[in-house]
Amino acid sequence: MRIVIVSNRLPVNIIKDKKTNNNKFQKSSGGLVTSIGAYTEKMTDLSYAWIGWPGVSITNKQDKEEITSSLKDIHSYPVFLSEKEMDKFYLGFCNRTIWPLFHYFPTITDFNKDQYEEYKSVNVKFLKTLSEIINPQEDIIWIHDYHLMLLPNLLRQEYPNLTIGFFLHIPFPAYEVFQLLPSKWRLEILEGMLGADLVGFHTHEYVDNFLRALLRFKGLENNFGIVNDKGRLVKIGTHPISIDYLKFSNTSKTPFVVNKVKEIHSQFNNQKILFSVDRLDYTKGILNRLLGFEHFLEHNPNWIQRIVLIIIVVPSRIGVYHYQQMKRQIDETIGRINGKFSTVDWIPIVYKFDSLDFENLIAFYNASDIMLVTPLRDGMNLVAKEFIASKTNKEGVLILSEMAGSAKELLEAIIINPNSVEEISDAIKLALDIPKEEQIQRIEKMQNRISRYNVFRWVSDYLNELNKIVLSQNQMESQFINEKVEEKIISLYLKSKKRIIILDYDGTLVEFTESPKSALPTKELIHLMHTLLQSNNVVAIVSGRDKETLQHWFENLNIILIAEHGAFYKYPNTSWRLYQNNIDLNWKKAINNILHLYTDRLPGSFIEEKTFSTVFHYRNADSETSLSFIPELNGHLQNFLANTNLKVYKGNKILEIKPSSIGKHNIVEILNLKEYDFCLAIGDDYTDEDMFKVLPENAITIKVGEISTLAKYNIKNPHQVRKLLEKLANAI
Ligand code: GDG
Repeated sequence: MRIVIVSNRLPVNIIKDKKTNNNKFQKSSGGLVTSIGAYTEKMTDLSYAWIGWPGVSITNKQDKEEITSSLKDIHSYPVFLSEKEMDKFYLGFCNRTIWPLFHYFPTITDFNKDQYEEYKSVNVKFLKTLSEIINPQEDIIWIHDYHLMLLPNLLRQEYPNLTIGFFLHIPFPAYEVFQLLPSKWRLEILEGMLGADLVGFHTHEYVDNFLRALLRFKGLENNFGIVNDKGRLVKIGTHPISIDYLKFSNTSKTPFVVNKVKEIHSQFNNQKILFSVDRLDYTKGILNRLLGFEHFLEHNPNWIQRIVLIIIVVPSRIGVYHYQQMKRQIDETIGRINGKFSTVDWIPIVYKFDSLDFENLIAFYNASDIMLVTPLRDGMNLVAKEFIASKTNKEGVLILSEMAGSAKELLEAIIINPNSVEEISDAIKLALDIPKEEQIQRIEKMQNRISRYNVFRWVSDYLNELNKIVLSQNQMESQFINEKVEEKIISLYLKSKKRIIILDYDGTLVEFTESPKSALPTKELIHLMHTLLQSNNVVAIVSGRDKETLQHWFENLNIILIAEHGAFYKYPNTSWRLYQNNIDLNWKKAINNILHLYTDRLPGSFIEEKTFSTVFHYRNADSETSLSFIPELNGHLQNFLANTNLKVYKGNKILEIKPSSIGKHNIVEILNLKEYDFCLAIGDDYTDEDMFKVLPENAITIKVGEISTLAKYNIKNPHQVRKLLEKLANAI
């Protein structure tokens, strides 16, 4: 088994050595590479490949070949993107649309069609590179982050049985925010992600947001986080990313770091050290943090000259306007605060716009008394976890924004709302007052948690879950008709002398449509029925539809029609007959009164009147409202009908009320099934279970959909039903 990791960036960037003009690798930065890179580095027996952009746009063929060949040594495969592609794809759709929108900055979100089109074609480019290197039978593909949300489905179309995981490293926003994306884009994005077998997020909140988007935009309900997307199970799961705990705690104990910590302490002698480090990004709340610190100094002048804020801002996405603008604002704000409070021998803010090397970063984590992590929105935030892991003496306090995913795990931090300058300032004051013993207790608890749930657990939990969902799919798949079963059915069909084929209509022969009236049989379907009849078969259509509709649709065919789930039936060239006389219909008025109350409350729902039953349709109603509304209506009806011979049946987006004596179980008598030595019955809903129950032992019963059933087999959808029937029709 090999894991193929796919992310926008490779774990290394290619840079040209100015002296030698040779290509060099430099480790790339950011949360994704830190965490997954830790896993690939440590797992020496791991077979893996990493696919992504190599950090530079290269046009020269020879350079491309050289880079490709040297990257192979570190299991990496480049996707070369031109500057134009990077501009529209990365700086454009990724960082001007998805990044701000998913972090709840709709006012600075661009909705640019060209950029979206480029996003799509870059996802296709990743597909092409993947296709060149993967082994679909053995590889597990793990796609990462918001740059590649369309890729899982693109891959799925090419490789239906490939194991694909997708993980989103940023928040998945609330429905109302996601809705801001144009309808076509948001649908393609949801479908793109659903191409995976497991879609992972950092927190339950993001999972809920995603599930809600699936329900509202695709009408997909979930069962304990599993959705059924056209017969394929997809798990939506919470997998909070973590860090290589030991790497941080061990590095903290190295002589270099220990000395560096001493140096920092002596440099900032007698001052409490506040520390923060993030990529330059408006989501990280750097400005709010500065204003919070300013507020603190203003209201706690006794701390002047006794406290310092060391703030590291790592350059990032320099090409995007909002980043340049924010950089200017940060510079100005720091200048202003330093100007306001500095004394001859003290400045309150020490600012570095550059990255630190790893050991220095750990030294600063260790040397600081208070770590300030104040994002306005952050998928997880690894810096918070790294600070905790690095604290060898366990002294220190973490101030953490409630908008970071990590706030769900690091409960012993001082949790603040980053939009409030006062809360940040108060938190600094509180942190300074926390006694040492309490600091130790708090950090110890968080360390215990992160050391257990480290990045290795994160990867193995994710891969286990991926494996589990693939197993469930295979289990489900084994119920489905495959080629072997098809051959068996055809052979029984050919051997038999007298054959009957019993078919439900909606959801079996034709797909569901928005309105029941529009689910007309196509010319092809009528032709198929003709062919089946010509091959000397008896064909019966057993439907919940009324008799007029069935007769109108199939009147020129020598077919047996059974309407209203077995209440009426009609043999070719005869008139309709009633299965059972004297059925009491007095209940209808009272039921209709109840149903009318509910149609008023659920826009899009409507009532269908049949002779013996009444149907409440809600396919076109708001899917989320229906989710709570239908159980209420169902409960109301069940109570009302207790101790009567009426029953409420829950079908595909309908509730049907009918006497329990009427049902598809009546077909045994209507069709005189004993006459036949081949009986094939196909149906898709609860009423068809009544039919499967009573058919002879040797009947071949098939349920459309993945639902567990009394039928012997399952088949995916009406399209496949029609294909199976065509095969039978052409077998003779
Ligand atoms: C995304 C999501 C999610 C930073 N400065 C330096 C440096 N770093 C390292 C940190 C940390 C990483 O970069 C930053 O990770 P974060 O999680 O804080 O943030 P993003 O880069 O925005 O990551 C985020 C993450 O993906 C993982 O899923 O947590 O929410 O936005 O590891 O240490 N490392 C060094 N010098 C620096 O100056 N050596």
